[in-house]
Amino acid sequence: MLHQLLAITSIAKTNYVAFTFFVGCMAMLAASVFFFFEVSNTDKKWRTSILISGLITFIAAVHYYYMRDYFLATNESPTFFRYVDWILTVPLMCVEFYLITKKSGAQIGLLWKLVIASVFMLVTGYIGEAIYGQETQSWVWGFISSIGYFYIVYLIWFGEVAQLAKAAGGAVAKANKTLAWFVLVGWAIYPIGYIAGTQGGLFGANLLHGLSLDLVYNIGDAVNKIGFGLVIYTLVQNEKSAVAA
Ligand SMILES: *C/C=C(C)/C=C/C=C(C)/C=C/C1=C(C)CCCC1(C)C
Repeated sequence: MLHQLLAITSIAKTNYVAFTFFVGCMAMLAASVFFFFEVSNTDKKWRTSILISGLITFIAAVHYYYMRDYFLATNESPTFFRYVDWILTVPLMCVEFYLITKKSGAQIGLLWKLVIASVFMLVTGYIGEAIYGQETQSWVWGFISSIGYFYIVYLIWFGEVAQLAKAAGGAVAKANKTLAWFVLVGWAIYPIGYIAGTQGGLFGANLLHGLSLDLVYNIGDAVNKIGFGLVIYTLVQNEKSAVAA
């Protein structure tokens, strides 16, 4: 009881990292309620996309609930829960890319390329953080992980996803452009957290160590998970008005 009270007081007064876990949890939950309710307002062919936006934020909300507790109790990064969350939610973001380009001919093979690249990126990142986090060679795993990341960037900016979205034109092309920026700039927030939170950081350099890895990841998640869902939501609204006009 007393422990809980102290923990809550510390969130409110001084522990800004814990605060971002708390706010992150609420924001993900609110976004999920919004997306879930919007499913029934959505044209049939876009329902799955909106539902997946809600699943992404809902899975994150549940993980944030546990991560916040873990962080308060131990004052350590909830690395395991963080990566379980990502390994579920990032492939779902890949499904979003597949769904918006499916109408202009995306094949299931494209979905596999995106999913495999993202799992590769996350598993190697997890090894770097959980096993080699306190050692100089953690940069090697960050580097290997980045190969998966840049392959995804390539597919979305120049590769199959870009071409299919361009062929679809209209609201889909526009949405893909915005999502591509999320992946290039929004997802680049994560390596910053990795550099801040591991010993090897960037090519073995000791950089950004005053910065909290969790703070960076929490900001990245809010921007990317909620923002990504809102881009899909906007796409559906634009399609609706294009049909009405
Ligand atoms: C909702 C969660 C998302 C969108 C998570 C994305 C995570 C990344 C793009 C992580 C990337 C990493 C690198 C590119 C190198 C260092 C290790 C990682 C895993 C932090």
